[in-house]
Amino acid sequence: MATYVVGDLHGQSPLFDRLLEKIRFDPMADRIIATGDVIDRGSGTGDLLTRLYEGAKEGWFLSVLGNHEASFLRLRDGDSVPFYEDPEFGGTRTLEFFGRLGHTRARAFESWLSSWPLVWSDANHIVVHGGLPAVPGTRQGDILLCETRLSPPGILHECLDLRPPNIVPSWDGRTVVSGHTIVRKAKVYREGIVMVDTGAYRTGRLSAYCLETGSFHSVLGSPC
Ligand SMILES: [Mn+2]
Repeated sequence: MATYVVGDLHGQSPLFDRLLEKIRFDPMADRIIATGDVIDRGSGTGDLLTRLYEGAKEGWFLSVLGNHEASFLRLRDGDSVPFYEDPEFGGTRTLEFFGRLGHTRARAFESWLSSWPLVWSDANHIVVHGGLPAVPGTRQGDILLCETRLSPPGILHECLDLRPPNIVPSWDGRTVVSGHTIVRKAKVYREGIVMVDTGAYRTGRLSAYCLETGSFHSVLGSPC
């Protein structure tokens, strides 16, 4: 069994296929954890969401929340999110896809997106979209304080938008694996922090990190 943390997908369905092929992904044994920002920008957003929705039901896919999903959910909740449809942000693709869905299916997809957690963790890793917030004055062992800092307030949480140099290693020695900030190559950014977002939607490079082996995998193709 292998667990691959894949960087920001942004609708790059063909590149995702290429990555699955490269790692010889077996949905019966392996799993994919996305760093969030699965939606928007790419023309494959609808196709990708549809497949990953099934993948989540089948148990081989999950994602932490990205700032793009958080913005989409706020918009659907009736908040004003004026930047969402800016070409720079790329939300039009997602709105078009939801516009084609029937009411029931659209609600099901929204409900699924809103179930994505801010962080996913196991004994040795913490996956988060942007980064873990620093907790001033925190010592190793003040786990309760740190956990409390990560819980509320949901989709406006700072961990969705943190970028280097404002990201910190975990308070308890677990490796933090994050997306959101584009790096040329997926890598250990510094001790205890792995960054996997290689900007697939504009560079054509999609990358993943295997939690069990600590190996990096990437594919290169044309972004859609
Ligand atoms: Mn992001």
